[in-house]
Amino acid sequence: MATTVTVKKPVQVASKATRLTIPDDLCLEMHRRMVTIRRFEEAVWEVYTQGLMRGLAHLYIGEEATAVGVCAALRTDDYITSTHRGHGHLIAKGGRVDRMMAEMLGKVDGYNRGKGGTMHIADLSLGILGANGIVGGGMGLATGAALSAKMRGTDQVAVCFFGDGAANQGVFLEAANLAAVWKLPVLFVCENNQYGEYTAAKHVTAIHEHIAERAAAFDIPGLVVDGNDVVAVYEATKEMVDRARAGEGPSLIECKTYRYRGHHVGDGNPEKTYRTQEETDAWKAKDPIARFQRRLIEAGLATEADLAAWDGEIQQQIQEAVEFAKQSPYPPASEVTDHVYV
Ligand SMILES: Cc1ncc(C[n+]2csc(CCOP(=O)(O)OP(=O)(O)O)c2C)c(N)n1
Ligand SMILES: [Mg+2]
Repeated sequence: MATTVTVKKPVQVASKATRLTIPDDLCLEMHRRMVTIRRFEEAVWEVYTQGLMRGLAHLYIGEEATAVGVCAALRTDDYITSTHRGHGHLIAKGGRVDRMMAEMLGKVDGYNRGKGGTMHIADLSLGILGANGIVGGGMGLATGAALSAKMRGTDQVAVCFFGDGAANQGVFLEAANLAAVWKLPVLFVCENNQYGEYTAAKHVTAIHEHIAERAAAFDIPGLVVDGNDVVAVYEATKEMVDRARAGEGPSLIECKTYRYRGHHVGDGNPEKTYRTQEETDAWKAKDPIARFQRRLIEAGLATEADLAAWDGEIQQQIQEAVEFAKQSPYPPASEVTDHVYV
């Protein structure tokens, strides 16, 4: 007679307290990084629409709390793998906005000497193993980095950022399975922004209410987090990082979030095509930056005037990054076959 298997439900995580229980300087740094991501992405839109940038860019606006909450729980020598929507991850892990912007414009001072563009930025000194144009491409890389940390006997961890769409790539099964069997220090962080390109997850994903339910198949912890609450993301990640460092193996954290802009800069008006204005407005009402700013004010860590001043400083820094990028030269034609596979 057949038996029915009971599937373990993922744990739903909320921020533990309405009071901010994490150190003040960490709160302010998380805020600074979230605002930096938003202003950087707005500047990418500007340079793109001015015709200064070739190709496309996938903007992270609306999802800032996920990258920042996760990376705030990591050390510099921990690893991350990123995605095609990677600018937020890079800034959250400490990437330099001037070199990133130069890379967007294809200039020689960019992270890849202008040859990689938006989807291939890496900085090994910060543990950033690379953005990735291949959906799901980071899963094997992060798992391999975690295996390397374990074999070298360090306590480094690796985080794999991936989307709800990437969760349906076959490599997820392979990577999560081996990570679980070998108890590797890797965190699979699913950024569930509800869409893969122009298709809602519910149309293409069998169990779509919580992708974290898949953790049960590997007997690893599965957590569902409000990805627009930077404190909740930080707390959930910290717990899973501590566990991974202690040799207890991988986990799957699903952050529920939303991208405000289209799939990429060429997808200008999603509300007229594949999603509704009501849905977008409902997510904007849960804006990760505005929410955290209210908490900073309530906690006495910032005033409205402070927030405005910090925003001005960040906008200035981003403008300087754009100027740096514009003034940087293109790589010389003589190195067209250097640093690339030919
Ligand atoms: C292997 C592979 N298949 C398809 C694509 C085309 N593609 C680029 S982004 C994307 C959607 C990814 O959705 P998701 O993983 O949810 O990430 P999001 O864009 O929502 O951040 C697709 C299908 C690709 N780049 N790589
Ligand atoms: Mg998605």
